Amino acid sequence: MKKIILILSLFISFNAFAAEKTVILDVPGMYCATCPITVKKSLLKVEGVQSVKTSLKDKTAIVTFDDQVVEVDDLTFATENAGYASTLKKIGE
Ligand SMILES: [Cu+2]
Repeated sequence: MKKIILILSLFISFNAFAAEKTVILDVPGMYCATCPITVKKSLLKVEGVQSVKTSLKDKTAIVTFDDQVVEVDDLTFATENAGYASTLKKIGE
């Protein structure tokens, strides 16, 4: 029983410190109003992604995610799969 409580408390504290990270992706292939929607949808499908803000004007996607679960490579892979190649532009905090 003690062991279970210990594991449980470890798990809870691990979650509390799960790192949230924000990156800006360059998505140069977006050209019309529906492109950012497609890109956003593809990113939101990735497990660990918390929020996505796309901009057609800037041709960027600002993605907030849990970096314990997902990596930047997974994000660029997701947009590429949707037909939009992307590259890492900037790492936020
Ligand atoms: Cu489009």
